[in-house]
Amino acid sequence: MARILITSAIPYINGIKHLGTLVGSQLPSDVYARYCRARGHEVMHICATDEHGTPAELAAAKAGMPVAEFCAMMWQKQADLAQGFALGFDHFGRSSSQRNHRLTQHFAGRLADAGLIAEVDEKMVYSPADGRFLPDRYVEGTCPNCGYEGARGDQCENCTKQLDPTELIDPRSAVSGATDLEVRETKHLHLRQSALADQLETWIDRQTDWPILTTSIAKKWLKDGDGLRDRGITRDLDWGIPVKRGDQDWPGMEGKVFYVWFDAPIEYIAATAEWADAHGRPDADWERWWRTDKGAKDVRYVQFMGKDNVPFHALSFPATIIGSGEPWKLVDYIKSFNFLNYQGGQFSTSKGRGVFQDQALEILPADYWRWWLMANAPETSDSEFTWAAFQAGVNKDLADVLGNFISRVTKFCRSKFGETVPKGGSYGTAEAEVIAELTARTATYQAHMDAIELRKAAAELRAIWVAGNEYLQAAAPWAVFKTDPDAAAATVRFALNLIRLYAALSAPFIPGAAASIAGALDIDVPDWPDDINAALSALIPGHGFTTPEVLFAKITDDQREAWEEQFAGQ
Ligand code: B3M
Ligand code: ZN
Repeated sequence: MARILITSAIPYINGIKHLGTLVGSQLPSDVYARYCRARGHEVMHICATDEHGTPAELAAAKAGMPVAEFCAMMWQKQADLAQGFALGFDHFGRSSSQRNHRLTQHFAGRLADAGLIAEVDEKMVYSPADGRFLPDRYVEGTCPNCGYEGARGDQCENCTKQLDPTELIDPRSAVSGATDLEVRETKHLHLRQSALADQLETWIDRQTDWPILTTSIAKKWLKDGDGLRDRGITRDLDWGIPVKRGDQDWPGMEGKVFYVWFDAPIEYIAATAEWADAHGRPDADWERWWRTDKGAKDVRYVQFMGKDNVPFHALSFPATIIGSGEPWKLVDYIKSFNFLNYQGGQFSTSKGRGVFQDQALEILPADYWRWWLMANAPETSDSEFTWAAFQAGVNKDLADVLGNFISRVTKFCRSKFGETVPKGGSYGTAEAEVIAELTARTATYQAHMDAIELRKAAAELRAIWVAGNEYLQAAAPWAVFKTDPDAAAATVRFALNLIRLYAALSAPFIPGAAASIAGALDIDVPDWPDDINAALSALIPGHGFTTPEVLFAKITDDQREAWEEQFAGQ
């Protein structure tokens, strides 16, 4: 048994996320966490909302709400959605928590003590009309690169160039529209990442088992030097974590807050502390996951995220941790994902294009989404959600293969033997062959899960379901029953045991269906099978069950067409 710390990238608070966010971090981290727990490991699974930065302030302003209230409301929404998708976090925290305030200020203090923070005079856009500096997205104007008129101060949406607010042509305030903007000097803190470049490079070079996607992004940033440029870690905003040096005020930094990407990863630690607080547990209980001097030496730490988040996790956050000089746990494995596209284009929040998490749960059960998204996860390249592929995948895998197997077996049993596991007959060569096949397949499935190759794992799980169908088709108990009811009984008994096995093996991907299947068999979701042979005799003659109603209704063509239109956006 191992101890595994698992974190999912923490979604921004500013709005409800689409399926792309789900598939790139929260969902795979949940599938992996469920698998690790099922294998008997001790798991701490953490997520949170990312509540700071200009997007949060701007979204609150748009909603006409004070930002703290807006964040509290959106946190609840996102927590409910996480529950709706059966994302089993030990804690779903908030980066605005007092724990994160204290830890972020603590890290800043340690970095300053180590000489890794520089105070720099910066030229910033100031709006006299608004009475404030305008960082990032608070300034809009014309892109100096492509001429797009709606470019934001941090990035041009049209040509994707990263911008500084002072570079915009004809800048205007996103708050008031004021155009009488000035450039004023003000002091900001920079994290001297360049001073840590050698240490970071050595550390990255040691990570020989990371996915290629992760290391290629990390190395590109190291090589270009882009990732390790000294980086501003403070902003002129009201909402955020006040800049302090530990618990001391920081002269010259009054009214400033830390940059959202500085405090967001620290929230992984803070959320684990929030977990301890919520359960009335002492600090030692969260520190044993995070402090190598307090028990975290034997922890394996795995992070899940979309590829755009890799530089911050492979370089910036480790810079904070290493620079602190304290024995905090560094990540052991960064699992990153490519992007999920939508119907030949991109998901777009502003255009309402694509399926958002709340809409997804309104139209279909969580397991439909969980299954299809993981079976088609953008692991090795970008992948695409189309309604046609979704309909075909769900109908085939869940309805025709898994659902149909369960339905045929239980209905046939009910009609010939009643709703109990039948006695009579015994397993023979056909069953021995299936046991051998599933022993091998389960080993392969586990190997893929251990390697966090979730798409391959899903394909193997599907093959495990298919094996049951093929067995049933060949054994044909409906025909055999007429001449040899005992032999048919043995087949049905074996098939019912296969259903039980499927509940256990499928639970990481489709926990809701696994629970319904187990419920129909009048058992809890079984423990992970160590021995397939033994597992396939676990349900003994006389054990009662209830024939389940339709487990997975098929997606009809009418539904598909209606949804295609509904989610096309303007
Ligand atoms: N909130 C970006 C995102 O949701 C960001 C991740 C933070 S992880 C510490 O993609
Ligand atoms: Zn541009």
